[in-house]
Amino acid sequence: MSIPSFAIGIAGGTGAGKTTVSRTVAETVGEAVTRIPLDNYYQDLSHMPFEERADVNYDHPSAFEWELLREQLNDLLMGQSVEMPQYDFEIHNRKDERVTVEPTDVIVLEGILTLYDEEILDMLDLRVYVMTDADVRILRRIERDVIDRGRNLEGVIKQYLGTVKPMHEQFVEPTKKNADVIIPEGANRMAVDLLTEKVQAELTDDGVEREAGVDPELSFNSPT
Ligand code: UZR
Ligand code: MG
Repeated sequence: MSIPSFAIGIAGGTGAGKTTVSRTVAETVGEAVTRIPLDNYYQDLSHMPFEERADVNYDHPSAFEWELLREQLNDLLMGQSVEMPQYDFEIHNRKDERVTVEPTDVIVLEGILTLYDEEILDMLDLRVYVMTDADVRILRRIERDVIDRGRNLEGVIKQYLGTVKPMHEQFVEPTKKNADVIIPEGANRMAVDLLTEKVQAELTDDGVEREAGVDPELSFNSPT
């Protein structure tokens, strides 16, 4: 079984283009890539009735089950498969079934607070923040929530002003300083190409190391 050699975190506000960036990287890399949406690690709220779940602050760090994410990311990095929870936005809850996720050479963790937790930051090899203007993000959010996630306009606006915006300013935006790279706008082809090249270079270096079984820096033939 191959051991993942490269873990990327992609953070940024809602509607910034994180999913697009991570999907494009995953498709372009040409290797098996495991994508982990942070959304899958929202706390299990099965004990709450729907009306109450609809009012939870999903943009606060406490909405996530960090311990489970740390455990599963670590397992994947160690080359072990995990039973990953799945999230259903329409019911504001985790689905009953989990999905078996196999470890791969590249792991992409993607979500609003991907660069928030110290332990997660330590596990990532490359930390990316996608920075997109708030007006563009809210327009995308409205479109997505109304069309894909079965919400109404009034509810989306209320949620945005009530929690999404203040939590973004308090918790998400400050994680920009934890990034190695900041990408302006999600659909930035040049930036995505650079990320992809970096991943491919890391995999190639690593391949050389693994094949030779020694540090490539030390493997030159010495002219003795
Ligand atoms: P992305 N979210 C919901 O709207 N409902 C849920 O049940 C769980 C999460 C939202 C969450 C956050 N906020 O802004 C967004 N709210 O999903 C994160 N309110 O997803 O990164 O794809 O925008
Ligand atoms: Mg997304």
